[in-house]
Amino acid sequence: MQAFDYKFQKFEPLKSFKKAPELEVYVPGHRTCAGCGPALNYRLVAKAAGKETIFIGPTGCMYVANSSYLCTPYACSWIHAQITNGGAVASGIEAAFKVLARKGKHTGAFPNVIVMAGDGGTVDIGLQAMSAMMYRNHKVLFLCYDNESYANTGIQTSPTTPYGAATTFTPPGKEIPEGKVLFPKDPPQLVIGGHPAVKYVATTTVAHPLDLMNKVRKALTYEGPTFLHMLAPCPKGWLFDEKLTREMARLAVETGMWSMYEWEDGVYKYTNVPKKYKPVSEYMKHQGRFAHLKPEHIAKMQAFIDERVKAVKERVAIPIPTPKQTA
Ligand SMILES: Cc1ncc(C[n+]2csc(CCOP(=O)(O)OP(=O)(O)O)c2C)c(N)n1
Ligand code: SF4
Ligand SMILES: [Mg+2]
Repeated sequence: MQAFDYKFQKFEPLKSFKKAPELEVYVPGHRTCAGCGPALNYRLVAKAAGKETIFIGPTGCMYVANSSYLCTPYACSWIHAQITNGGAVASGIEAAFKVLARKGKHTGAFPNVIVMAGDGGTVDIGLQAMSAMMYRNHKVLFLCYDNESYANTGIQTSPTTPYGAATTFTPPGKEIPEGKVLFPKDPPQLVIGGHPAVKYVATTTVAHPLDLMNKVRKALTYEGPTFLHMLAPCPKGWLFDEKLTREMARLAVETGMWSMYEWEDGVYKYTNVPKKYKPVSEYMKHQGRFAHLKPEHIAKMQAFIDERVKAVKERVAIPIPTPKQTA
């Protein structure tokens, strides 16, 4: 039987940043903080995907700070989902468009369906709906903009908050001097490890705009579920100078705090691997959330990162849980 032609959109990789589409789909008119990494992330993703896109926005900064009454920055279709159910809302939209297309009631290009979820809306409160969407093989790009906290409700710890970070729920004190004691979950590995329908997973940051846009475009060409994990520094939560947003993301890669890779049909391809990694302290020293840490805590973080870097250098899967994790 011949497969039905849903008229999925096709995307070529961009050869240079100059070749990026001029059209802005995430436009000015929002209330995010100055230097907001997730807002920059949204702008780049929307630019890469274009106007024929439906964004699903689970509750978080990118919903609340972006949408005030009668004013949003989205110049395309956008729907708010509960923080718990981005994957479910996206599944329904994708399935409905498929039915409409098969009945001849939607004859145009198939819209890109993209969930733009925070770390909480991805690997914590939103995990079950995302996982179910991926399991059922919906053609949806699920994207985690990772600002490493529940930022919108006051910078509370999330499963991707790094070890040692101070948040409103992990304040450093006499009993627990390092603040957060747990090491983070690994979102891409969670997706890769448990979802046979997923064929493409990648990581990137807002400091690598061409890489970011090309990974979005590649993910959108797949006919099933895909996942992107994007580092989006948050000056308010991480307590750094707002003009350093991209610098923070760049330093994350240069110190090994963040790894850039693609996982395509079971094969890892690492990119932007530094010839010589900088110490993690180079990254941490700019951020007030780590200001209370003592040398032994920074050494513990360095040991954690050394394990990850070893895997990157050997071009194998990043180990979870890392053997050094004791918390
Ligand atoms: C079921 C439920 N629990 C809690 C909340 C409160 N809440 C709104 S936004 C938010 C933080 C979301 O964090 P994240 O997904 O990481 O996005 P960010 O705010 O960091 O952009 C929380 C806890 C909610 N809206 N719904
Ligand atoms: S708290 Fe962080 S993520 Fe939220 S709007 Fe401000 S900078 Fe952006
Ligand atoms: Mg968050």
